[in-house]
Amino acid sequence: MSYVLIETNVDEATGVATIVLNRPEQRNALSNQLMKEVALAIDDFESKDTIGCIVITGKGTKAFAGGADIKEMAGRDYAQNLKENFITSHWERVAQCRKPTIAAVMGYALGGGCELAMMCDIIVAASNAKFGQPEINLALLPGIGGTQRLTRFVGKSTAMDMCLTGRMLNAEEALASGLVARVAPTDELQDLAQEMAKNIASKSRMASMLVKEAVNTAYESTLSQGISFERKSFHAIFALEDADEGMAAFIENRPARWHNK
Ligand code: CO8
Repeated sequence: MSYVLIETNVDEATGVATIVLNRPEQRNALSNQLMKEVALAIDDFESKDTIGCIVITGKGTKAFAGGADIKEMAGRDYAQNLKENFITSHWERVAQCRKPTIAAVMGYALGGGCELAMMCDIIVAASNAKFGQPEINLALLPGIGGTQRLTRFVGKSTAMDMCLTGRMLNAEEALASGLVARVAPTDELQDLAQEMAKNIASKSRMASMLVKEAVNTAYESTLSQGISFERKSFHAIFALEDADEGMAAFIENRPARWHNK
């Protein structure tokens, strides 16, 4: 598939697919077209058995994404938003992806950029990363989950601080608050993200999908509902050949051979 505003790469050997937001001169601002291309790439990667993990990153070191494209949004009105149901599903396609996703954030992840990163399963950050929801400075508010996902990650007080003042978190603050999983020097971030993705892609694909769904259920349910969901998934996973293979491989002290294809 050919794209204009993103680059994609598939490493068949490792099972890792990468999406690069490619508007560096506009700080990878998220236009509608760019997000459509991201959604198409996710559709494509999700349908390919050879792919086990997807990395999303930005071109260049200055920004993962500076937010939704303000120049494109300016001038919209309420009636138009209502009529077109503005922010349609391709903007949230990443959150619906059933395969594991990693956001590798260098530089700014602001507004929709921070929200896109939070739609991924894991965020890894370069030491120059800055996370923020500065929509308040435009007299807007986050529109693709920022007030909800950020609050679940960092708690109410920090989320309010970020959303009401526009303050950005640096990489270390983001790590301490639980927003990101790991931080690396800027020139080592892509290698770290690829290494993590390769590791994830090397596991049983079906087990990864079930784990992802179970962890995400923690955000959508009460504790008892979540535990019940986990219990049912745990019972069901014994129906997969991979579970038999994983346990047999451990007992026989040999590498496991997954039925990933
Ligand atoms: N939209 C459009 N253009 C942008 C954006 C953006 N979000 N961010 C940067 N650019 C452009 C600049 O206009 C500039 O373009 P040009 O060279 O043509 O003048 C170019 O990128 C470089 O920008 P800077 O010179 O400002 O670069 P710096 O490295 O000095 O600063 C920043 C980078 C900090 C990212 C700065 O550009 C900035 O503050 N950008 C805006 C951040 C922001 O307010 N983001 C929130 C946007 S609103 C949003 O995301 C709502 C999400 C809800 C979902 C919406 C669904 C449609």
